[in-house]
Amino acid sequence: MTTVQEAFFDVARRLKLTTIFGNPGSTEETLLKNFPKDFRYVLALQEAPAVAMADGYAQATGQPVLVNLHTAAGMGNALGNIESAWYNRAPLIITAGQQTREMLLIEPYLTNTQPLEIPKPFVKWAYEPSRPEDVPGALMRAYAMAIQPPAGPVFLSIPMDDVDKPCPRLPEIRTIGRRLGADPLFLAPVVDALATAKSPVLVIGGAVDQSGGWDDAVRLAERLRCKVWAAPAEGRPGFPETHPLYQGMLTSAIGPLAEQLEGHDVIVVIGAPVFRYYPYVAGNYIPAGSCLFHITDDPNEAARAPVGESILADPGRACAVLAELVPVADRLPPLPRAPLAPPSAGPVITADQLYHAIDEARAADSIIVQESLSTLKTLRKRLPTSQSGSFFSMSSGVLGYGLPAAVGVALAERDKGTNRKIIDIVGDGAANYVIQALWTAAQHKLPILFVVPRNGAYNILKAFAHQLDTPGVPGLDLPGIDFVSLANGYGVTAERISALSELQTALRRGMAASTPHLIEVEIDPTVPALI
Ligand SMILES: Cc1ncc(C[n+]2csc(CCOP(=O)(O)OP(=O)(O)O)c2C)c(N)n1
Repeated sequence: MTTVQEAFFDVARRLKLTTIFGNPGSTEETLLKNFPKDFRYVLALQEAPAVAMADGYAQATGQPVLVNLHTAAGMGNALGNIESAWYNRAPLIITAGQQTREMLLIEPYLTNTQPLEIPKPFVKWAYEPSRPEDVPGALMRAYAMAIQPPAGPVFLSIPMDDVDKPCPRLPEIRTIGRRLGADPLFLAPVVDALATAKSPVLVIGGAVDQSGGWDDAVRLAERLRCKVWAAPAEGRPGFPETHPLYQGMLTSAIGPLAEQLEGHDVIVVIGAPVFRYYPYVAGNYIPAGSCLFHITDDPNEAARAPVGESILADPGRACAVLAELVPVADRLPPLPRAPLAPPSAGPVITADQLYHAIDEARAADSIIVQESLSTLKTLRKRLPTSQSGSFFSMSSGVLGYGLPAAVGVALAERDKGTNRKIIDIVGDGAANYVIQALWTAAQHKLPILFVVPRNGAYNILKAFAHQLDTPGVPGLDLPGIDFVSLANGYGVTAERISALSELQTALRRGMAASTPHLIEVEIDPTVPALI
């Protein structure tokens, strides 16, 4: 008779879940024994990078993916990136082993005493099957939960003695819808408001791109001839940042954000929370006299918005429906933003110069994965995203995402056969949370160009200290880290650049490399303003 393990892999195979990102332990080895030849195990050297690799892979393929972690301890290591997957809406099906049922009562070594509690609140569903033979069915249910809107991580705890038990009945492999509709009836108030608005504005979030709405958002904006902003703190853009109607990324503080939207009477937010704020700066949520519509497929997001009328609908589909229904506006489109002047030269390389140089050196279809904190605003200006699915980051604020996410995105590019170049820009603070992801990049010979802007500090925290008036905070400087040696140690070629004159050649070399390469760039440590 089919065993639970055979049934597990059979279900996974039929759901096309044949890539597993993970870091195993003894409690997982029973499930992984005689690993099927048509499956691939992508080894990360710790659980946190395993999850972020899976997140990058899931986002870049648009498909759910399996993650294999080690019982309670591994789940703990992974939790930060599980939180990121939650906010990134990445459909990850995470499994971890559990001690053998025979001994669970007496709490042996490696018991996960609270398997369903540890990943909370960042999973949509956590389950340990009541019976061994329910493991394959639980995988089917986990898959269904992970992909439904809003997509996100789920967790299955699998006792290690379940796998050899007989599984008399296989679950039915079901098809589950991944999208909501966008009912014109429910969107009618938005259409009416947009049709009569004097100065409407769109605020677009990453869920628009995740739901395939990139082109429809452009169509909608062009019919409205209105300004378009990116929602604050989103992990990926939903609108081309090179489009003449695009204005930039909204700031993420209450009062200043409302000031940026001043002059607009109708604000339509699509595929983002309203809004993801930090730091706290008091003020109105939206300009006095304006009205806000919020279109989301996430009921939780709809519930927590402090203002506006929320409508549950698929963000991408809503853009398409609105673009059909709104009349072409009878007004001149706003003037496009003035082109950026080239960065000014100085004694040290600035973030502005670095990102300008990367923009000059990169291919038009390259992908940016990033975790650069204090220089993000400059990065978004100098390295605008022009195509769908070309910029990935985390919207959680949890460090430890950028390096491994690039590995997942690069694997996805290889699997899809599109093989676009990945440029991974990660701060010298952020890189240390998951530096071992470099090893996986080297093992798989992934053509990622890692760029580490080294300002020798947690500069964003210095900017926060200034903004929040908290002088004298310790632990904000990072002297003496050598990323060239670290990269070499994990099998990645690397170089250090401190002069602007060497930067362009180094970047072009890195762009052309067919294996991972890291460039540490010494940059100006001046702390920028937070807002
Ligand atoms: C897991 C985790 N630990 C700590 C923090 C707090 N934190 C936020 S930003 C930051 C510093 C980032 O420094 P770096 O990557 O060098 O970027 P910079 O601000 O210098 O541009 C830290 C430690 C966090 N966000 N996540």
